[in-house]
Amino acid sequence: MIVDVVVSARNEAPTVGTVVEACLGCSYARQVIVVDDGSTDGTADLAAAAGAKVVHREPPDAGSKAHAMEAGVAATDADAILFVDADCLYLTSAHLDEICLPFIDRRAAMSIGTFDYGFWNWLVLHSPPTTGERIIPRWVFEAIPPEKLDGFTIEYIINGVIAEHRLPVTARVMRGVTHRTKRDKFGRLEGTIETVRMFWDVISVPLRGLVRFRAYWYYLRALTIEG
Ligand SMILES: Nc1nc2c(ncn2[C@@H]2O[C@H](COP(=O)(O)OP(=O)(O)OP(=O)(O)O)[C@@H](O)[C@H]2O)c(=O)[nH]1
Ligand SMILES: [Mg+2]
Repeated sequence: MIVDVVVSARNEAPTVGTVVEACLGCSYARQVIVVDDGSTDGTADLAAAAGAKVVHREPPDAGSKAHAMEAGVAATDADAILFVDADCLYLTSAHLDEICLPFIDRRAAMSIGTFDYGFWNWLVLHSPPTTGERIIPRWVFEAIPPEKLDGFTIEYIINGVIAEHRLPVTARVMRGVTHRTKRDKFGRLEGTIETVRMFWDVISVPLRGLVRFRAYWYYLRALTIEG
């Protein structure tokens, strides 16, 4: 089974290099593909310098995480894709190995890692996962209809495909891992506005009929928490 890593990145210069290094060190990864959307801070060069293959998307196509992921999947023939966000902090190859193992052992069709929220981890592990760190078979991504490929709701759409097929999922906390939040990136005001906008997009997924409410029940029944 060939696994490639796809990292969507837009203006993630402070973190993209160390994230690519962690991905390259993952025991199960063949190559690391960074999909850059016209970053203006050198993200693409830093990713390439760290050893990633870089896929460039330029305006008018640029500007959607979902479409960046699609471009990354299109750039590889791998059987499975490990998606990783470029803004992770303290992410190591060991974290990624732990995510991949249940998938490689065929105990899970989707295996995810969540950020370490300390006391709140139990809640996060039982919530519909929004995390970008996940391994899935290629066909799951390709099963998503084009009209559902949209920005930050993509993680929920993937959850929906997995749940509707009643596929087994494993979830674990990536101990010590966090990320640069939108407030770190854009400042307090713009960051808060962007965060509220993103949460609304995500929360409205079932309301807009993109994923059925009952998919969450299927998801919980198929979920095993590890670690
Ligand atoms: N190529 C590309 N990557 C993107 C785009 N939007 C977001 N990303 C990347 O997708 C990953 C996750 O995006 P974030 O903006 O951090 O979203 P998030 O982590 O869900 O939200 P926060 O909690 O606010 O950080 C990061 O690596 C981003 O750089 C885009 O339009 N194009
Ligand atoms: Mg982030």
